[in-house]
Amino acid sequence: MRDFETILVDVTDGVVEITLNRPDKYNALNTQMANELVAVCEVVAADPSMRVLLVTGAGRGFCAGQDLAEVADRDESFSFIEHLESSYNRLVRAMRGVEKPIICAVNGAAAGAGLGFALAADLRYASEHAKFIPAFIAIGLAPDSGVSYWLPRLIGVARATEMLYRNERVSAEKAAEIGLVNGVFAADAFLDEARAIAKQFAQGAPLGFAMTKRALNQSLVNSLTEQLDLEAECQQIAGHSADYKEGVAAFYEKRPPVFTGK
Ligand code: T3D
Repeated sequence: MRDFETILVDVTDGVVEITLNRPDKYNALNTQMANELVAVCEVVAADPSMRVLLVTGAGRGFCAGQDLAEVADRDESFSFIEHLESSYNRLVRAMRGVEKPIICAVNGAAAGAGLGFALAADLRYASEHAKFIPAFIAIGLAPDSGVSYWLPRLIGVARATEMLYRNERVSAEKAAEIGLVNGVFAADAFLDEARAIAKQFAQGAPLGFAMTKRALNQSLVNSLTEQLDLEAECQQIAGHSADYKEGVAAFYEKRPPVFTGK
């Protein structure tokens, strides 16, 4: 993987670990960081040896959303539609298009588009110091980067509306209680916990994960009939894999399976 300027990347045993690395800016997203994150997603999607993407933040924060320093350079002709399309929307689509598990290990505040970024991951594990802040309404904006898509689906319409209207700062503990994150760990242990989960997934069956994500991507918008059809298509692919044969053989031989992604 090539070097990047706004993020650190480490690849070990099939786990691609990204660290958002603008700690003095609370890892706020500038154009370059959005482009670099999309580039990583494209590499991970295309490389069969890369099985899981794990994302965390350097320093105190996870990601403070749009880098507000970039806002000063804009004039009346600035198109928010083009900006969102070329940055956050592209990033969210890229993340959902990576048919591999994406885990966010949320170390600190996730605000605005940083919240959207975390919500676009498949799973979120939080440090006890993490907090989840919409931030948009506080500066006169509406939600973007998929926040208004994921929040009602994860925590329900009423709670999502209140969180957005009141710019509620949701603690890690509360986030776990309402389903915004999958687990909370002590600050000194949480990254190792997330890494252990990522490592476990990296040893899993890649096609099984890919087809699971493909099915889940559509389940929120499909009818039952459409979803049953999609599940059958996904199973047609996973069921013809060598990994399925290996999984069944390992079951009968009472040993752990060794999945190859074939
Ligand atoms: O315009 C568009 O492009 C539309 C798209 C919008 C998408 C969005 O993401 S809108 C939302 C943008 N984000 C925010 O409004 C969040 C702003 N930040 C905060 O509310 C707070 O900083 C936090 C709640 C995230 C953390 O608070 P706290 O008290 O722990 O830290 P702090 O002191 O406020 O911030 C630490 C440093 O990070 C500070 O720099 P300094 O003073 O030490 O030099 C602060 O300015 C910087 N920082 C924090 N957020 C941003 C940022 N710098 C640039 N952009 C930021 N978003």
